Amino acid sequence: MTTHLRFATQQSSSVAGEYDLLFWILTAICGIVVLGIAAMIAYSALRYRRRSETELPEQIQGGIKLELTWTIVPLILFMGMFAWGARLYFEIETPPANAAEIYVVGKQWMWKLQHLDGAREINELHVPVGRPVKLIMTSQDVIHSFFVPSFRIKQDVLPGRYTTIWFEATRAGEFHLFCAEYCGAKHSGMIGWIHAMEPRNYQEWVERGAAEGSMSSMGEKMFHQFACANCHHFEGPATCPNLRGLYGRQVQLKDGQIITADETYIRESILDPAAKIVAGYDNVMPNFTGQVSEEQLTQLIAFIKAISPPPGGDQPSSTGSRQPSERTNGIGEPGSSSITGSRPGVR
Ligand code: HEC
Ligand SMILES: [Cu+2]
Repeated sequence: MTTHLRFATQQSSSVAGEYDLLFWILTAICGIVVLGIAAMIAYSALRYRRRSETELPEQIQGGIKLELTWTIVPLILFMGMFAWGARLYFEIETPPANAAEIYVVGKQWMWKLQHLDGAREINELHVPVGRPVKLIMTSQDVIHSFFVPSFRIKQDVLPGRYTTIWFEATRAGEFHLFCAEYCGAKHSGMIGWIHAMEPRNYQEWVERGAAEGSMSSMGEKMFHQFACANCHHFEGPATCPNLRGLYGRQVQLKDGQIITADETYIRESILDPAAKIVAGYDNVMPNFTGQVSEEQLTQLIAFIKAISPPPGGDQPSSTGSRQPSERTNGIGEPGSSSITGSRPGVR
């Protein structure tokens, strides 16, 4: 670490530099405004103070130029700050289309992370440098918050729905992961490490793992185990919706509403099928609450996504194809690059 005084951890993600720049410019502008106002108060108190018992106060009226100046200048400044902040916010909230997906389940008091190829980790996450990673997160119990200061990302992790956040590590290293939402007695122990690795080292890390099956192949197993396949089969007309191509599609509901089939919708369709009935079908799907764990849900969702065409219908960009996590997620994929608990910290 450098010797100069640091107010924040070293910038280690693609957005960190601009994030810090905005933060310091905001702080500087607000500081200048505070000092300016304080100086004007002090000056006016001295300049316009009452000098004797009999002195009448000096009357000052009008000053349209001054008033316009102190209205328009701050307006431009603060609208500029708003526009910049909004732009950066949208950038941080919108994962690039070629991001590698990782599912995160928070619970008292640990982080469970699963790669699409099936590799599972607890309180540790290995990612390659220079590749965007999208986290799809949910909680098994209370509200948690996924916070990596070096990456300048923080996102609440909520029970009952999926939230996402993304980052791209810009240098190799170990970066602290915190839970940033008080979640009970051992909240302070809900910490971990992000291991950002050079792509070659990451590739080695991936290959060291033993096969367990990709998330989608595990989801496919669940799909048969929970007898979903009895109703949702993939050939011909059926009394149940065909789930192929469901993810990302607009779904017409019985009550006339149209919604987009995202992770949260699919999750709800499994846990509470009666909440939203697909138009043209009956409410006959059994309720799987209490039978399917959060992790099995993420696997089922990964399976349903894998049998969907990728968003936009195109293949992931070729720029990432040398990266190990740029793997196809098709059904029946051998899952040869999966990882099991043979290594410390990986389960
Ligand atoms: C008894 C037959 C049956 C079983 C078993 C069943 N479903 Fe369904 N499912 C349906 C029907 C009928 C619908 C459409 C009505 C509705 O929305 O509830 C549906 C709807 C859905 C939807 C929303 C589809 C859309 O087009 O929007 C999803 C997702 C889904 N099921 C997943 C599953 C999964 C995963 C399982 C296994 C854990 C499962 N289903 C088990 C009958 C079934
Ligand atoms: Cu927590």
